[in-house]
Amino acid sequence: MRVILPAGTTETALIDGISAAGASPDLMEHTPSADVEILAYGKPTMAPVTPVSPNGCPTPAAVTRAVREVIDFDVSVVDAGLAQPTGAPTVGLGVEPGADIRNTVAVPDAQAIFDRAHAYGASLPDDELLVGETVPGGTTTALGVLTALGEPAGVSSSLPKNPIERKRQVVDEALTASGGSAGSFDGRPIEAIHAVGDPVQATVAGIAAGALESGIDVTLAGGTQMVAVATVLRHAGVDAPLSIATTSFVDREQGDRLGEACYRLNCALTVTDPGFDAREHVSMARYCAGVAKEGVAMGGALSLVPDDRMEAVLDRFEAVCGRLGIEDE
Ligand code: AAM
Repeated sequence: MRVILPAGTTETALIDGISAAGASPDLMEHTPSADVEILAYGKPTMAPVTPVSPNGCPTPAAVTRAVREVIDFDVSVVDAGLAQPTGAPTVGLGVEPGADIRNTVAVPDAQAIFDRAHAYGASLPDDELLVGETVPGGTTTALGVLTALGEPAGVSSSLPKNPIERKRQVVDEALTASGGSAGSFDGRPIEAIHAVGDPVQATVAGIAAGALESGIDVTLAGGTQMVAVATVLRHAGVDAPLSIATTSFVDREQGDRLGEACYRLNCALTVTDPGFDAREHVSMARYCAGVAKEGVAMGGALSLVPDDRMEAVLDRFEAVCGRLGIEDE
């Protein structure tokens, strides 16, 4: 099994109060670079920070890494618009950071990114792929693309209290700035990303479309951001079987909306509960309180864990937290 992790940034993350994928706005642009180091090496190497939410909840990269320490899987990180250097090996597809979606254009070369990612996905030697994401602000850009394409799915948040009204305002402004409106990009998914999306979406969608065309099984490892990618793929005419694997934290927040969206998109859904509530660890308690919830392929990685190995994953997660300097209280 290979996990492909497109990692990138969008200036949309800097909008006040929109994301908790970093301790503060100025640290947020380091989050994807640090996430991929944690996945590759077990801790940040070149990145100057460990990504934590403002209340100290560790990045989902720590969970995905814990899974990797129990059941080994291959990882390929794709630079999908990193704004800061990373010490992890990356595949370069020439992707630049995304702009604030309230600009006229959010991802200037969305079509070229999709095409290069498609060629990369189609070239992979694997039978099965999990494709994840790390892009702070990604649930806001997901709402942008969903709205542009007229898909009524909800979006989640790295914050325990989802700032959904703020996101809707941002998306309204973004669509107006791009000369569009809700549903006006119907059937034009890459143009929707160009106008109100982010470069990670173009990369994930391209890799998935290319891999599917080559007969590779693809699971989109993530929550509502992957619902947005699945919507892009369906609007692009991809009719191959698709599946999404996410965490119980996203599923609980979304209620019936997640399953309903997957039904509309003819997309299988796997939800995994890692059982964090059975432990006393502070980081697990924060996940149970709805902080972070998903990201860095966490839900997809957890879906690979056999029931009798989940305790070992929780042990490794505690160990990774210790290595990241996040000790239990
Ligand atoms: C990725 N790295 C993270 C993290 N994510 N580090 C800490 N917390 C997270 N939640 P939002 O739209 O609220 O910013 O949520 C999306 C981000 O949260 C993505 O980067 C996702 O991978 C996750």
